[in-house]
Amino acid sequence: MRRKIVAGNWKMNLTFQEAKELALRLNTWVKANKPTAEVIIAPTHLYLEQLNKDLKNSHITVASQNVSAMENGAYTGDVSAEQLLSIGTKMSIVGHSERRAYHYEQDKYIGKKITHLYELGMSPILCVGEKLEDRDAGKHFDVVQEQVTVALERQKEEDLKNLIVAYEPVWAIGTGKTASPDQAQEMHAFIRKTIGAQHGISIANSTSILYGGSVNPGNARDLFEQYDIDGGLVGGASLKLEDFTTIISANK
Ligand code: G2H
Repeated sequence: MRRKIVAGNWKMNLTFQEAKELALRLNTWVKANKPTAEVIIAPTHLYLEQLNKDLKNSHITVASQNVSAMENGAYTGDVSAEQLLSIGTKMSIVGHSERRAYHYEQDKYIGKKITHLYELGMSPILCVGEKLEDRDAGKHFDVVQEQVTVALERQKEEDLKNLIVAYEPVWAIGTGKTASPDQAQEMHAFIRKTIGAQHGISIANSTSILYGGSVNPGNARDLFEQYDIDGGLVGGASLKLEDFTTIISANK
């Protein structure tokens, strides 16, 4: 079964007070409206412990935006999967294009992060997506295929049930440009096919593939109506309660 999901990636935004307030207001809305889609929020590491407590018995999952590829040790500034789990965090985004661009993260390294998460019974949201120059050169399928297969090649099949992948074309992130529903559907179907070829049809059919890149209340419904789009990974629009809840409601 493919889960319908809307995840908010808060990136490096919001003060602690603002984050707490947004999380609590979102929780009130989720309780009252019981959306079809699962709701995930990913605040900065600093706020995870408090938000895990505040949302403990809620229907909102609190995820990390990143996790170290290393186990505990001398890795200044890193946060390990074990540390995340010790404060109740069970999910992490990995391979976001901003990590790839500003911290030079590569597919094998991202795969290591996924392995550490699975070893502890946690789960990843694997982000993939091509740059504008890749698309202009007609290489977008090759680039995304490589990102998916390398990150997943060392994972055990039993761990990959209920995998979440986010397709985020880099040219659509924070730019206001969104992939058209057809462009997104085409790539989502390709990602599902790629996972099927590598890990089998049953894993491909239980993978939730989210679209990310300037999702907003105006374009969410058309995207979510596409057959292979199971939801969204939302950045800017997840910081405003009304916009985010409109997007969640659009994923039926
Ligand atoms: C893509 C997305 C969330 P935004 O990075 O991961 O951000 O919706 O602001 O483009």
